[in-house]
Amino acid sequence: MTDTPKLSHNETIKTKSRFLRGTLAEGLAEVASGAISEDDQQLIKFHGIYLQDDRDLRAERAKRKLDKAYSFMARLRVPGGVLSREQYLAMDKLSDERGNATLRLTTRQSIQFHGVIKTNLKPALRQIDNVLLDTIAACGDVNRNVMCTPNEFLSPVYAQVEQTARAISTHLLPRTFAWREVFLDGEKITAEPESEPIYGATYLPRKFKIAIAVPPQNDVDVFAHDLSYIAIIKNDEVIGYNVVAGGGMGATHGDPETHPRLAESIGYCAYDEAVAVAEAVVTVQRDYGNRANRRRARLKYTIEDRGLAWFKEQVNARLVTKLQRARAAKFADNGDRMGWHTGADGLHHLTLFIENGRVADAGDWRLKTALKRIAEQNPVSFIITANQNLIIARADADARQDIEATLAAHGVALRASVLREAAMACVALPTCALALAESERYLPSLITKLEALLSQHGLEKQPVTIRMTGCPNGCARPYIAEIGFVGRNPGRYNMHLGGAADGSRLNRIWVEDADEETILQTLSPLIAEYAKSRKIGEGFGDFVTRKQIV
Ligand code: SRM
Ligand code: SF4
Repeated sequence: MTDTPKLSHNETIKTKSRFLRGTLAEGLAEVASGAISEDDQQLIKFHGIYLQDDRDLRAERAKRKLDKAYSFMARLRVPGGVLSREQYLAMDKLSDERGNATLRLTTRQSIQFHGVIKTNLKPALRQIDNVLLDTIAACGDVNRNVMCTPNEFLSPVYAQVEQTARAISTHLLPRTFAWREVFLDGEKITAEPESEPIYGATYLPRKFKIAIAVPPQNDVDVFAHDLSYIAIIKNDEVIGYNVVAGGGMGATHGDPETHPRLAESIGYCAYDEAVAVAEAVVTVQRDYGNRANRRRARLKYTIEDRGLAWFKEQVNARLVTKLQRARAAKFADNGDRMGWHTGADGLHHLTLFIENGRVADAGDWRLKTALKRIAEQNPVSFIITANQNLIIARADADARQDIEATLAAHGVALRASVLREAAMACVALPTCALALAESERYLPSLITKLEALLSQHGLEKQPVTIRMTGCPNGCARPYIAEIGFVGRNPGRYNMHLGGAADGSRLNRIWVEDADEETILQTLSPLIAEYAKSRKIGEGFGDFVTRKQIV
């Protein structure tokens, strides 16, 4: 008898997959069903794709004894969120031709296409490949899209950070040729047996996420990821990074073994060492992460179970240059710099508010068409932020004028209220299989009510970070918001209070399973007290924490 725990089924799927191929080619060729096999549904995630169904239609279709309305969601890999205008236009076209005619900017600086039916999947990926983009490793048990404080065009410091994000993303890409072979009908590479020098044949125990921030902005929420870098700048140059590890948001209602966790400092590395540090951290997790229980398989639990000192020792043992003592660094907030900004070279950059990241047209509000026109008419670049907004970058004076006129002509406002601009919701219904409650479709109306509540107390200019998710997985990073709503049941949320405005503190549950009336009734006296007795400059999250309300 051995007491080695049984590996999870996903480990068997990976082992047997022949470097992420499984029976994907056969499953996608099968036209009788819009779905693929259950094991392939796990494998296809490594290629940035999920099988979903329209949950709005489930009950009706079940009544009529019809199969679910299946389609795929495809997610791009875009380190740092940067797209050329040609790439943006191609993605816009793709969403019309192969998806549900919307682009969904994500909390990891990427784009998701929803509603891609099976016969459209391979053509969609070919269109993505044609503009030198891909969906490789956008999901699955590998390193995901690497985020960084956006806008490499703003100054050399931001460009340096973007370079690190790209270098880490490339270094940690799976080496298998499966993506090209399965989706682009690429030729089988038979000359050499494939290998995964970093991951090995069974990849990581679970997803892995990396982010890089340029203080004082913590706009990528560095404490929420498996591994993050905080830029240390001297004489306008990034000389190195403070490194933090072991963060993560995901939890499961009623399972005390799971919980959100903030990343902790493990030291400092020189600028050129960042990629080596990423490989060292990833391989420690590869070797020691929990492969039996997927709910405890993230790096945060490996560190929690074995201790931070052990973890640092393991990482250092894999590095030629050991991590040094962390340097001083301070964050101000975790929001985006909204509106127009001018770079060192005199070019203008607009951070445009995109409510919950959904780029669409609806009635007189034609955001999607406006962005398309802007891309067609001006030599600009597009950068997705980790707060689901979009930077239209590198505009000269003429382009700036044209951008403003085009947005106005399509009914799109440049700015929203401070409350709305700082809010985020995950996708949730109708596409997310795990949603317990609405999020993207509900938060805008709740924000309108909260705006009214704050202005009753003269607080309409006070930014408060509000984040909502349709389940406890935490895709909009709600556990570090000043007010977080986590879906529990249809129309009901756990309300969390007390996150810090710079994303450096977890909030706590204040009310469980609350409907809208309870949310507003509970918040009303707290907001009134905040208006009356806050200190100068004190955020709402800091206030409820100082007053020991949470
Ligand atoms: Fe997420 C799963 C959407 C960022 C934690 N996430 C999902 C799935 C794929 C549902 C599923 O597994 O079937 C959602 C697809 C919904 C849909 O219909 O589009 C989904 N996650 C998203 C996005 C689109 C939310 C958004 O509104 O932008 C974000 C895509 C990011 C990207 O471009 O890569 C997204 N997800 C996050 C984040 C935030 C982040 O990474 O900064 C988190 C919390 C951080 C973390 O990972 O700890 C997050 N998603 C999860 C989890 C919980 C993981 C855990 O450790 O427990 C799941 C469920 C899972 O993995 O089992 C999940
Ligand atoms: Fe879906 Fe939950 Fe993520 Fe929202 S938080 S997108 S409901 S998995």
